[in-house]
This record gives sequence, C-alpha cells and structure tokens, in this order.
Amino acid sequence: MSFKMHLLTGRTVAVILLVLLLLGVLYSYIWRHYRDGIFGQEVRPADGSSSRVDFTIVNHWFHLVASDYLEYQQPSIVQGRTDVVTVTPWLAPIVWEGTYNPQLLDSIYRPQNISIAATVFAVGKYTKFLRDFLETAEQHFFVGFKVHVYVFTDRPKEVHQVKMAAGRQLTVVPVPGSNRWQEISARRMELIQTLIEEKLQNHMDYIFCLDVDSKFHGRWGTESLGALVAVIHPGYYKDDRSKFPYERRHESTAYVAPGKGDFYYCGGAFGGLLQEVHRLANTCRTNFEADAKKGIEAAWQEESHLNRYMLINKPTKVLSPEYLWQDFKPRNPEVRIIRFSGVIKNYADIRPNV
Ligand code: UD2
Repeated sequence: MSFKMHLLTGRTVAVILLVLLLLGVLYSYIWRHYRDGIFGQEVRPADGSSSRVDFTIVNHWFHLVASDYLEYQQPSIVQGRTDVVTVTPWLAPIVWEGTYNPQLLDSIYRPQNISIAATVFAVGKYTKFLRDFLETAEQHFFVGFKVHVYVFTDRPKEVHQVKMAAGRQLTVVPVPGSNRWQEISARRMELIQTLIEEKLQNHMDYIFCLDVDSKFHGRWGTESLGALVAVIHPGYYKDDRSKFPYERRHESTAYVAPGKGDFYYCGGAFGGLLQEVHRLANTCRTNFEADAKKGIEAAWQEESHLNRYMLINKPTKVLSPEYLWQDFKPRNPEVRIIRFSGVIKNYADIRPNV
C-alpha cells in the first residue's frame, strides 16, 4: 500500500472515531434530559443542596382502561349533585358521594395491580388510637387492593396485631419519642420523605399520610387517587378565606397573605403519587427547618406548610370533608357519608405537653 493510501485510511478511521464520539456525547445528553423530564425530578431544597430521586412512570395514571363487560348506570352531564361544588377553578375534581361510580373506578384500577402505602404516626400515648385506626382501615381503606401500612412509633410493643387480608401488610418503623407534640406532628414530613426515598420508591404507586386519632366509617378507595391529593378541612369549608388559620407572619416560609387562599386543607390527610408527595414532604420539611433557624414555628406546624405548598402547587384531586370529619361536629346535610373522622380526645391526657 502506498504512503498516500495509508494516510487516507488513517484519516478515515479518525473521522469515524470522531463521529462515534460525537454520537456518544449526543446520546448521553438526550438521555439525561429525557430521564429528567419523564422519570425523575431534581429536588432542590431551599438550602441549595440537591438530591436525585428517580421514580418509574405510572401507566395507569395516563391510561384508564375499562372492562367491556361491566354494566353500569349511564353518566349524565345535566343531572347530578347541585348542592355542592364538584370541581375547583383549576379544574380538579372535588370528590363527594354521588359524583363517581365506585364499581367502575375499581374495575379500572384493579387490573393495574396498583399499590398504596399509608403512613400513620403513633408516638407516646397516641398508640391507644392504633387499634381502631388499623381495624377500620381493614374494613374501608382500599379494600381489595394492595396496601402497606407503615406505623411510626416509639412504642413498637404497643402496636396492635390486626388480621389483614391477603395483599395487605403492616410495618412498624421505630422513631424516637419527644416531649413536644408540635415536634412530633411537624417531624412527620421528614420521616415521610425518608420513607419514600429508602423504602417505597419504585415499589409502591401511591401514598396517603393520615392522622392516627381517627377511624374509618365508610369507603375510602380508588376515587381518591390523584397525583397530588388534598382533603378540605371540615372546620372551615364554609368560611371566608380571611378566617382560615394560615400562618400570617411574613417571616415564615408558610406565610399566606390576606386575600389569598383557595381552601383550608387538613394536615391530617393528604396523599398522591409517590413523586408528588415526596416533593411536598421535602419542601415542607425544608421550609420548616428554615423557619426553625429563625426561631419560628408556623401556627399549625406542618399543616401551615402544607397549606402554603398547596396554594402554589394546586392539588390535582380535592377530597371533600367526607374524607376527614371530626366526631364532635354534627354532620351537615351536604356530607352524605362520613368516611374518615377524628375521634374526640382529651389533649391534656394524651399529649406530652400542653
Ligand atoms: C391538627 C391536624 C394534624 C396536624 C395538627 C397540627 C387534622 C384533622 N389534624 O390536629 O394533622 O396538622 O393539627 O400540628 O387535620 N401525634 C403523635 N403523638 C403526639 C402528638 C401527635 O403520634 O403526642 C401524631 C398523631 O398521628 C396525630 C398527629 O400527630 O394524629 C397530629 O396530632 P394531633 O392529632 O394531636 O393534632 P390536632 O388534633 O391538633
């Protein structure tokens, strides 16, 4: 082979290598952006640090497949509930009895084999509420679906053994006690965030975070599923927003200005897809810690931070007060069924401080 031929072959190889290198760089660039956009989220708390959390895509969220064989009542767009509002101004459904067909919804979600995690905290004397909470959850909470309940407690021996149906299980997570109820309540966001990162990510689809001093009385099921799910507080849903007990100090990251606010949401029940609840918990925890550094504790601890979060990050599904009533309140006529309700308790008896 002549010297010229050698030179030509050498150049061709170099060009091919260069093209391959460029293709490699292009591929990794496109893949990184694809992953960020579809599978993951970059979580950047206010302190500037960043933690990578990847979640698998959830097909049933985008594609609702109904059985061809199921027979059900014809839906109407001119008849239905007229005594309550069933959609928010940002077009999220507000779930009330009579606005959905439970059999139809279950038939859509059951073949998808979805899994739901539930967290409940029972620290100190609050373990006494666990038995009723767990037993009634077996009767009403996502019956027939895969459910994993996580009980966070400093008294694991007091966790009542409940007979659970197939596909349902309970895990006890030991946590330290505290002599301040405000701290117990507020620390939940951090523990929920950690649970999602360490145990649930890519194993469960949805999560609901619930107060323990409550009981289920009626169905809580697939109608409650959504990306970000909030429950309207039973105490304020008829009030003007000026009466909502938001955090009103400017210095707090939970601050909500007068004249702002949609609904007042409960700290005692919220949920959604793992990635959405992770984002919520991470933000609330970070903001709570930023406040603590300035010596501020928001008016209603994590409930205030949750309300601030939901004001900006609108829930995609809103559950009516049927989903968290309070036993001491008489039932209002628009509340046709109470599904979950806080029991009457004597704070002085059960809290570690007043
Ligand atoms: C409201 C909220 C609650 C929370 C709190 C403000 C509702 C129905 N309840 O309830 O979610 O936002 O205001 O902080 O929206 N806990 C223990 N041990 C304790 C104290 C609390 O385990 O010693 C846990 C337990 O899971 C309890 C939850 O924290 O259900 C909330 O505490 P709470 O029920 O005493 O708060 P409460 O009734 O003021």
